[in-house]
Amino acid sequence: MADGAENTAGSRVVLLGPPGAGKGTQAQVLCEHLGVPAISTGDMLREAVADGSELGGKVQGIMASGALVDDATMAEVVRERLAKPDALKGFLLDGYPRTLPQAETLAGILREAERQLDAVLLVDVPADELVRRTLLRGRADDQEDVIRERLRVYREKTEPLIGYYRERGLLLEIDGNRPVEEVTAGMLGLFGGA
Ligand code: B4P
Repeated sequence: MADGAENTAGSRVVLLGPPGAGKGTQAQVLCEHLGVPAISTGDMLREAVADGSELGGKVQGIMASGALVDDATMAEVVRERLAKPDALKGFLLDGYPRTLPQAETLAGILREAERQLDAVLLVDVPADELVRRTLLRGRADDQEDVIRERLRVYREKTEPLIGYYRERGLLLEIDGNRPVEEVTAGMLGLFGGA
């Protein structure tokens, strides 16, 4: 893993995987291990909806339907967040990028800052288990038809990122179809902290 001298290895990491794979669950532990903030675009958008901000008003219906918020809006959200002081030393991105244009946007933001990604962790889980977990979670967008739509969108728009990051030598794969602690241990092992 290559990076600037003042940064620890693995400090700019993306969590990739289908909805309900457990990205958010794992991010909470992994960010402490890496000493960087966990940045969840899903959480940021849900906060915007809860606050009744202009952004929240724009994205509420989109999220409820299982569709993706447009790339230009997400670029603004992420650019602003990554410019905050706590993200300068690194970050764990959970839920961004989700499309090839978003991956290019992230690469551009990092290039401007003379930084680069260290790793992309793919958390993989079979579709039936994803539906089971998300129904149990019971968030506003966790009805079965919406979950199926989010999975369809994932396959169409997000799965191409697997090849994109594999070609760039950044992809690390984790079997997410195991108890939470085992998935965590597998991830920490990749970063030398199991
Ligand atoms: P997100 O908030 O990113 O939601 P997610 O992918 O469904 O969840 P995650 O994989 O983090 O699963 P979790 O840990 O909660 O996105 C929501 C919406 O926001 C999107 O649909 C989209 O509209 C919008 N959005 C966000 N980012 C965007 C972007 N970049 N571009 C455009 N739109 C964007 O785990 C799920 C459940 O499983 C939990 O209940 C958990 O307890 C359980 N679980 C976790 N690990 C488990 C394990 N190992 N075993 C059993 N259960 C487990």
